Amino acid sequence: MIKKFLDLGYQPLANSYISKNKLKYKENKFKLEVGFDSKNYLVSILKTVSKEKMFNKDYPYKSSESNTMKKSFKDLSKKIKKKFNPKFIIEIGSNDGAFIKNFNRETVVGIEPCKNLAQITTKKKYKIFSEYWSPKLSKKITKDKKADLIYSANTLSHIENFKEIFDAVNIALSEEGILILEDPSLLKCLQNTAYDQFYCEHIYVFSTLALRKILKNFELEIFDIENTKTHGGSNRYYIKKTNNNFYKITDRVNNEIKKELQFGLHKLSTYQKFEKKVKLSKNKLLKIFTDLNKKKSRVIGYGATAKSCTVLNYCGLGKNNIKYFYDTTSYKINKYLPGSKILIKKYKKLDRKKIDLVYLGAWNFKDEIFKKEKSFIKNGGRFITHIPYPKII
Ligand code: JHZ
Repeated sequence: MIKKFLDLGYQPLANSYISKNKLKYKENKFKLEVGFDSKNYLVSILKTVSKEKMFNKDYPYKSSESNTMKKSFKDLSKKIKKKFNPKFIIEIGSNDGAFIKNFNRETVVGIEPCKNLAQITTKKKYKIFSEYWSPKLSKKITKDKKADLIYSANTLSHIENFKEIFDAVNIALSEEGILILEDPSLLKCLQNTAYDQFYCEHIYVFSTLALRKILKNFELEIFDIENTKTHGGSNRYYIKKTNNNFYKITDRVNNEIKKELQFGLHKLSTYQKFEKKVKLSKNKLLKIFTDLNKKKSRVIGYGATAKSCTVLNYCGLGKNNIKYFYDTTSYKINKYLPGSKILIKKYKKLDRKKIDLVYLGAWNFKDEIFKKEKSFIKNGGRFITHIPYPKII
């Protein structure tokens, strides 16, 4: 039984950036509510949008836009080669190839339904199937040889139907093979009051507790886990077929479960407390922006993220609060953020003569951004963040 605990209002599709000539049209909006299923500890949004509406040839997000992500994929690739030495790797949701480009073309295939992204990697001569991951596709790819490693980062949380994913994984994976999944951690999301992890694409935000239960239905189990810093705090799960006794379940898995139980991720009351914190966060952020408006501060945004869409629309922030956003993604430039309709400009180094404060839409890349904007900070420029609570830094 799923119990609703959070209502983030009516939201447009997070990655539907608007061209100038389309500004006059009414946007499609949907009710963004989040619930907790006490039976399997799963947290999910209550109303989903069809995958074709979200992941298509116009998908704007590219993993390679950040050095942090590129480094994270590179480091992981090195580790995978050293520890598992895989001969055949499948990546589900290969995006613009940020992960697979660290491997030989002969040893890896990518699955990427967004044609524009698939094309980027195909041009680099990698084998990409521009389709949704399914048992049918999995059979086709592994007809002659099974995969000894399947990797998927920030994709599982976007796919509604677990049966479709894990049946396909079981078909593709060799008996000794491993599956590595990486997704934002629910524990971190709650600790940081990062309610912006919820938007149309993020159908689920997983705890280890929930993922372990889901995997059991498909005779898969987590044998190791790493906490990573990406996307505001993620978990990297190492998963095997249950009857594969080669890998032993590490203490790290049991410790993570212990941490999650201590925090109360198995109890509805924990999520009800989170909802109260989200409301407080909204009020505090609005107060900051109202005060800045009174002072006539010049405020812009940095990183027109999918997450920003949730924050701006939930808090009712608009052009009168944030003049424009800077972003490095070519597809987003000169378009407008969904809902708030704030213009996105091509990124330029922050100029203290023109800007007083910057709202961190890409708060998950704070360290990378602060490094880049040293001189803005040195000259008295400041940032606004809502993570873990709204403040000026
Ligand atoms: P970033 C997307 O979410 C959507 P978003 C998706 N659903 C998901 O799960 C996660 O990614 C993984 C820009 N930027 O990664 C680039 C700069 O301009 O937080 C991006 O547009 N300058 C698939 O959109 C955005 O910020 C910079 O220096 O919430 C970052 O988006 C840096 C570092 C980034 O994901």
